[in-house]
Amino acid sequence: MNFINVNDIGPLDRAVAEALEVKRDRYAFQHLGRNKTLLMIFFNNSLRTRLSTQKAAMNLGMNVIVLDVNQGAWKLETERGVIMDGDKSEHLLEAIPVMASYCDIIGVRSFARFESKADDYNEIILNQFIQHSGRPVFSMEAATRHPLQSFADLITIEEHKTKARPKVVMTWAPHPKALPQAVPNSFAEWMNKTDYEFVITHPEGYELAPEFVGNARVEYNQDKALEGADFVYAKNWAAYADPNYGQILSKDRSWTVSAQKMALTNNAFFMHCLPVRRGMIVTDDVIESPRSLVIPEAANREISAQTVLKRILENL
Ligand code: AN0
Ligand code: CP
Repeated sequence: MNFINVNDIGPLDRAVAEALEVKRDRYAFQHLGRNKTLLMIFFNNSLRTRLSTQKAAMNLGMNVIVLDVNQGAWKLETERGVIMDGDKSEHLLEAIPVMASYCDIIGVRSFARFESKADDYNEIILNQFIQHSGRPVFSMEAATRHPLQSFADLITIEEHKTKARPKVVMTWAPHPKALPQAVPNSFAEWMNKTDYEFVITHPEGYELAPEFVGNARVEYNQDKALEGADFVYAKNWAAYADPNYGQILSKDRSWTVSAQKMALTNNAFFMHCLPVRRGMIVTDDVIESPRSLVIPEAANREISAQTVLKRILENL
């Protein structure tokens, strides 16, 4: 069993029920991980994913090894067929089976590089791990999705919703650097599998890939989108559509989620996956308000990771 997208976890109501069972007693499944080793491989930085996934594995009785590819490992070539006369000392095609030989399960973090849309959207790094490791592989945020984040987001909404069908609004917000679409793609993919009312709002030019937008309502007027929202999910992303793939088209701070914006909602909860830039994505008063869920949302990363690892261990 791999865990790459929402379809890998089966029906969401059952997945959430299992997550809440894990949360009630996170040490109840320690036998599952005995003498099993998790290898977490990071091509990019992380705070939450690293700590929460390691904690989740420890709760299950696993051993954990972490490798930061860019700190201390050999520089890896990822493209096949090149003459390796540059600064890359080792090819991914050797590195993957070697790394796999030391573990039972592999987690991979590998962001979009914004060098080639086709390479990013074909998940060339993650797919090489799936093809060549012979181990179950799970995504710790790949080029196009961040399913452990979306699962934690769903658990958090389920814990806080006060009506069966809440209105969830995902809003683009400004950021000084070009960020991948993985978090918004994935959040949309998961929200589209629920029966919530789901709205996406962003400036023109920031349209996400249609396969992720799915049945969501896209509203270009942020104020209109926020009307009556029960949950506001903020995130920056760079443009997806050609010819601007990976570019910043706007830094318009009128899109920053402020108290004035939140006043348009149905006393909505504020959510963000973190790390977040205050004053750009969200104002201090909103992120510090009692309606801000960013800390419980991050805490649920341990629960989503543990639920996924539990499923993988049960299928080993
Ligand atoms: C990353 C992103 O936007 O995909 C990771 C978020 C979990 N964020 C940054 O690089 C700031
Ligand atoms: N939300 C999230 O994945 O955070 P990190 O990048 O710190 O792991």
